[in-house]
Amino acid sequence: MTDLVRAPGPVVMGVLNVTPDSFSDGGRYADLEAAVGHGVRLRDAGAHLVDIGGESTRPGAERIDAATEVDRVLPVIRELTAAGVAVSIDTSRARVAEAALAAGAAVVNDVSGGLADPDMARVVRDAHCPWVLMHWRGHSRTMRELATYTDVVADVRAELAQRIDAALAAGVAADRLVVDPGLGFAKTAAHNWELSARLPELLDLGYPLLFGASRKSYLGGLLAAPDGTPRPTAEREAATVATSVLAVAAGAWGVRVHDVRATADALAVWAATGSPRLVGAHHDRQQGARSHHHRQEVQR
Ligand code: PMM
Repeated sequence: MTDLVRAPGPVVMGVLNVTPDSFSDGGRYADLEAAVGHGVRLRDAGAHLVDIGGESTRPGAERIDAATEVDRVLPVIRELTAAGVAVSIDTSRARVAEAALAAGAAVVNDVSGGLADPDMARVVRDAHCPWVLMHWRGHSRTMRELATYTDVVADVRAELAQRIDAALAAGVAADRLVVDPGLGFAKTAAHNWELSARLPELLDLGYPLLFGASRKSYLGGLLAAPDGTPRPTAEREAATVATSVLAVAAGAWGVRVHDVRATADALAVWAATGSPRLVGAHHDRQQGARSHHHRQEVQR
């Protein structure tokens, strides 16, 4: 799976939320067979990874306990990995990640970037698995109040750099790390657009970047009806596809989406037209920027 991190991309991560209250597919995949069937379909539609989450991270959501989270995700992970599907575990709890890795998950997708659980770095280091470090400032219940920035892109970049440094200091190898701006997490719609527009500044960290805009509410706001009613979740797909292509063209390594087929088709068009990345070659920049980041570290 480390090869996946080194891959030039684009990598498509399909979302499989096994929560009763997730805003996009909540409740529908509560049943194990339905969840597994959906995961297999995501893979067949072109997902390189199926991202399994047992805890809703929707703004305002209350937390569930770790045992409930494990109970929700583990059977799905076991069945999907047995079916040959590559799985990532979407959790910010070390205990859940450890159980998921033991059950066959290959990647840890941590929306807290290692901040929520001090033990996560050890689990990832010992498993030698890829670790997605998302930008995060606090749990869902409080995150709306945390959306204050001087310059959102500079602040997110600096806070991600801190998470990278903490991961490296804990002994996690640099080639296991992927960063993610965390769209919608302690961010207003304006913050999300600013981050999307200035992706190269985040790519300058020198790590592969995952972009997760799929069906998020800022797209619903953009496409709102004349009376201001946001576009419903299920009708944000064309906008999601557009964000995927634009992010990949700007240099993102991967995208996290609900409708894998739509995004995979669009990215196939992007690849077939021979479209160059809008900003440099991924790997050159990655190598150059990684040493740049380290130079900064030495000067600090
Ligand atoms: N968004 C959600 C959950 N997990 N993980 C990463 N790495 N990046 C994201 O943007 C992200 C995530 C929330 O969306 P969902 O409820 O539709 O899964």
